[in-house]
Amino acid sequence: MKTHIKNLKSIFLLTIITIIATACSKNSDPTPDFDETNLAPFSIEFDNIMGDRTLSLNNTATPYTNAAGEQFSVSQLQYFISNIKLTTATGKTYTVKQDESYFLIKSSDKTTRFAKVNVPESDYTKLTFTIGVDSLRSTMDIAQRKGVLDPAGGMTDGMYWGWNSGYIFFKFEGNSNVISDDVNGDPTGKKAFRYHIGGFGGYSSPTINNIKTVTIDLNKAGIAKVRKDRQSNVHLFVDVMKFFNGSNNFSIAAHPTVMFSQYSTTIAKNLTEMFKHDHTEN
Ligand SMILES: [Cu+2]
Repeated sequence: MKTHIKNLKSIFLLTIITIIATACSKNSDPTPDFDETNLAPFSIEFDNIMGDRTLSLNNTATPYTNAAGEQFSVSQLQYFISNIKLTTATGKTYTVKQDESYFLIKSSDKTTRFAKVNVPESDYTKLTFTIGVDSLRSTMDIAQRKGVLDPAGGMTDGMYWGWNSGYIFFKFEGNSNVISDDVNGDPTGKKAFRYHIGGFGGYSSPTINNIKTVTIDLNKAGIAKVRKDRQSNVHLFVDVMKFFNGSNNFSIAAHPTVMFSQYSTTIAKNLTEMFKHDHTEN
């Protein structure tokens, strides 16, 4: 009889524990902040500029001038944008489905200037994105890296170093006469600068980490009112001159080639300063 009561006791206790556990698991799975069945189009426009001028390629006749007084032209500019998030005025953040959140912006192809995603209908006051490709995706199985991330697909346009070093986040090349002849040994005789900025940190042997996150307050230049029957577009000016003239300013003559090296971390800080919100189309 005594054992029977003991059993009843333990059954009762077990029931209580189960109820508590169920309640806890319900609490850790809160009501979703957004209605994901009601997605609407949203885009970010990456409008590349160079100081107060539009960015044009191979402008050797009308070169740009940086803060160091060096004249230069641009032959190539491309960069990865990923992991887009939008936040409402009440602080609710929607993270775009990761598989649909990688974009390669190429100055040689105007159609690539839009990062087009789908997000729940709402008014958003804050935009967040990553310059480059996160470490998780960089080390994922190749089958999980499709489209612009597929190293074998020919779509990365020379933006991939190999799995140990990952993707080139920001590639910027051009020509300047301030470069001494012997630096790059360009066979065409042009004096070229080459900046290939990347580095996701790595795991087995941690390397440089140049992953940068940009957060933009949309309140000043226009919040994004995302609705199904509209195309809300956050129009950013991307001032590439900040690459040279940002808070860690440097001269082409001093650093004509920067790739996977410690100095790239100095330049990477400038990348976050390039993105300015100009206006929003709703
Ligand atoms: Cu616009």
